[in-house]
Amino acid sequence: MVFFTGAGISAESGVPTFRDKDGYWSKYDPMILASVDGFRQDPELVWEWYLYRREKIISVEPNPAHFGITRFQSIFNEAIVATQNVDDLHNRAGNREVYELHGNIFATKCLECGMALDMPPNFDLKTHGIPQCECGGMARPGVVWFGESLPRETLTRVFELTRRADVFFSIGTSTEVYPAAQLPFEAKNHGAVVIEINPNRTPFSVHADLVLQQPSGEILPQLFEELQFALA
Ligand code: BJW
Ligand code: ZN
Repeated sequence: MVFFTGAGISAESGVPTFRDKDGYWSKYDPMILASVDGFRQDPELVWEWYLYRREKIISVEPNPAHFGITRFQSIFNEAIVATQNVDDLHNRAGNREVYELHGNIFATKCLECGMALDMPPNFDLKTHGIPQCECGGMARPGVVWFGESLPRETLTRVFELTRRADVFFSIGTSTEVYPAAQLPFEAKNHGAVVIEINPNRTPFSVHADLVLQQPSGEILPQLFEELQFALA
């Protein structure tokens, strides 16, 4: 079983999505805030945005959808999470085997050599400026921006597990950003039953075996209750 998730699963925790009408990309330019070129142009601005988001995320909690996955995993040993989210909420909800396709917002790495930098989640940008790696490169958030490759081993493993899945949930993602958006198609092509959970339709909806057009924080706990009832 694969739980493939996007920003929508964290919406009910109070974390904004990207492409909804009140999402980040309705106010901010992704090519500045989520690309290496944008970061090189104005690293302070980009860091400000990520520090703001870190603070926001620390102040919220995982929601019933995240906890619903924990409950599924208590019954199914081979159930993994492949998330595009960087917010760490799957881990905080106690989900096991969480593959982070787009990195983690609380990680920091060097812009030049890629080395992981051990830094507190919040630093004072105004007084200390942007921290540097020992190679002299600037520190940057440990996330995957547009035009960058996804972590290779994670991506390979997730594609492997997706091809072997019997059941694949695609939850809270607009299914627009590749290569992650390929996963539900890959699952379908390799014989999985694919269930989409999203209040809105996506380019994948027509291919799904089942589309549940409801908020994931409502539907996942409900699905689990019904499953427990069926297994009892
Ligand atoms: C609910 C809900 C509720 C609301 N319950 N649901 C042209 C064609 C094809 C590909 C490309 C192209 N040009 C460039 C590309 C490649 C590009 C890409 O795919 N672009 C497309 C946008 C066209 N991809 C990349 O660049 C990737 N790298 C790559 O491909 O490398 C090789 C390459 C390089 C150069 C050229 C070509 C190939 C890297 C992608 C990195 C994405 N990074 C971000 C930012 C991460 C850091 C950060 O957080 O700041 O990742 S962008 C942003 O989008 C973030 C997300 O993980 C990602 C996906 O978004 P997600 O999760 O789906 O969120 P939304 O907001 O889109 O959707 C939310 C959904 O939730 C909605 O559907 C709601 O309805 C739903 N929802 N409430 C359930 N309660
Ligand atoms: Zn470095």
